[in-house]
Amino acid sequence: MAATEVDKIRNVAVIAHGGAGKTSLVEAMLFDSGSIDRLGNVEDGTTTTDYELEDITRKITTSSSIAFCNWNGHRINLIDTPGFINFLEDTRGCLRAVDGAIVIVSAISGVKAETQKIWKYASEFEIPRVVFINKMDKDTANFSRALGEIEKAFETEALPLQVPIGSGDSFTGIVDLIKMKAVKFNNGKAEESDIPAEILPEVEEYRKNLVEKIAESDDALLEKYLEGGMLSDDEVIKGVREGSLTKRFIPVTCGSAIRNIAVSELLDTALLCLPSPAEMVRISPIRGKNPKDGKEIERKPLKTEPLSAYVFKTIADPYAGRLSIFRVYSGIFRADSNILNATTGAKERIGQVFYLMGKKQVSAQTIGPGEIGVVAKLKETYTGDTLSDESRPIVFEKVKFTDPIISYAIAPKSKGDEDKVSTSLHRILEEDPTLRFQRDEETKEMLLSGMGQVHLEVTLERLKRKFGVEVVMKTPKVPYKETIKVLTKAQGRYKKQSGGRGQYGDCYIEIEPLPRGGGYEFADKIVGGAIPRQYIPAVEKGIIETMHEG
Ligand SMILES: Nc1nc2c(ncn2[C@@H]2O[C@H](COP(=O)(O)OP(=O)(O)O)[C@@H](O)[C@H]2O)c(=O)[nH]1
Ligand SMILES: [Mg+2]
Repeated sequence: MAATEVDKIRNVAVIAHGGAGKTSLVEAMLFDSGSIDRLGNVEDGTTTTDYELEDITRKITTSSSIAFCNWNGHRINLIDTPGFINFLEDTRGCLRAVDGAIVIVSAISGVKAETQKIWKYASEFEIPRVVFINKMDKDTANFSRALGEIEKAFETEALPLQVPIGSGDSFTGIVDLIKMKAVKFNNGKAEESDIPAEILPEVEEYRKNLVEKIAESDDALLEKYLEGGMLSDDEVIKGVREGSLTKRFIPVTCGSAIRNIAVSELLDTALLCLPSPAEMVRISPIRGKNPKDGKEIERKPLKTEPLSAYVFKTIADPYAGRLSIFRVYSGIFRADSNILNATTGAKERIGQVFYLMGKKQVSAQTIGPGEIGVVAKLKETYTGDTLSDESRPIVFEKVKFTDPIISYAIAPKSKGDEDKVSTSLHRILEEDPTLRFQRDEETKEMLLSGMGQVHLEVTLERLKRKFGVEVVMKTPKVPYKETIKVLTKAQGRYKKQSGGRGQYGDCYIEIEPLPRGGGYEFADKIVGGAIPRQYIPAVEKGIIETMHEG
């Protein structure tokens, strides 16, 4: 498959708390655009993006996955991300590589804490966003309540581009406030119709609000509007686009992922309100450092520029080896080429390159600027590394992932499998930067640390499925140690007089606690050289040794 021109690309992450409908929405978008010919669902475990067994059995996305669709002459790359608290760092890593996001807010449960957290990650990378109020088909769905919650939680003005027609069982479609047309859905098929009379006053109110908001952004438009003139469709469309890209407001749409209502319209909105990689550089330029001299370099998203690509995700595949998923920022990533890992300095040989459609790999010859691709079997390349042209290296800043917050002791189910556990786990660690694995020196246990219990359980299931190693998890032993709580003084005296020259030592130490977590400090309070200097390091050494034993 051939590369897409950079101004025809949208890289979009779908983000929200777990259960909001991300995976279902991505599935419906892939279906509507003809990327897949059967509409799968989360309940049956048949979606394109929840393809890993751990996702299917739990019915939650535990690891992000990528697919693409062609829509209206554009290529939309979609990243379905996890929303469950244990897996949010993966979502953050993906946000580094996209130019826009669809934020799902449930019409039932509104904006949850996880969504607020993910919203902040998106702000960290300055990504323009569109909100989709999902589950309008549910009984207690409430569009205006969700709108209120969006404004409160995201501290941004929410600007509806659509109004729902009905809710719950009677949710049949939407009114498009830009075209001022109703679209009704019958078994997933869309039909344009007149705006139902009973909601016309409400629709006109929303339309007025939309036009005012657009007029306010531009003096000439405002003058025209205040003098009673109407804004043309083109002016409204341009205004919505500009306001979204500059984050003056957040465009809001609505629908039902599961009933495939207003999903195609959301694809249109994504094209309208989210930037192409070419436009994203206005918001966030492509900047990195020359690894040779540390000087800042800027690249443009053009084919003629030297290659630069950022590896934002790694998948450990027991058969294909390590898969590195990358976003090209400039130049062309070619199959059968030699490139440089500018972060580590390692030279890498590129074999075949692919696009991803869930678990399926679609062969590509070249991956152009702004595109997302995958390559297998790189030797020394991991998540966060920059791949670049050998002679014109550039290094992009890495996403720094949060440290783990919970540890469990693990042991192989069959005795003697320790080495196998360790080597397989190291491969899993390559795909998950929020895991740590170490051996505790004192308790001799293997410790696995991660972002929560579910995260560690999923990791061990994955270890079993991919590498056939079975491991049990238990609470780690806690080596109890003593610490000092109050100021204490001690004296130690040493005398040796039998034979030879006599030895004599007399040492006073005062110990007092530092604030919790304050570690260790040594203060030498000997004044005026009363004790020869060379004896003092030995005292400190003794203290440190004793401290480790508790
Ligand atoms: N009624 C209704 N249920 C939905 C809708 N979208 C998703 N769901 C259900 O909500 C649950 C979570 O959906 P999923 O796509 O896995 O959410 P994710 O965790 O955000 O990826 C599943 O049981 C879906 O069938 C919707 O529009 N309406
Ligand atoms: Mg999901």
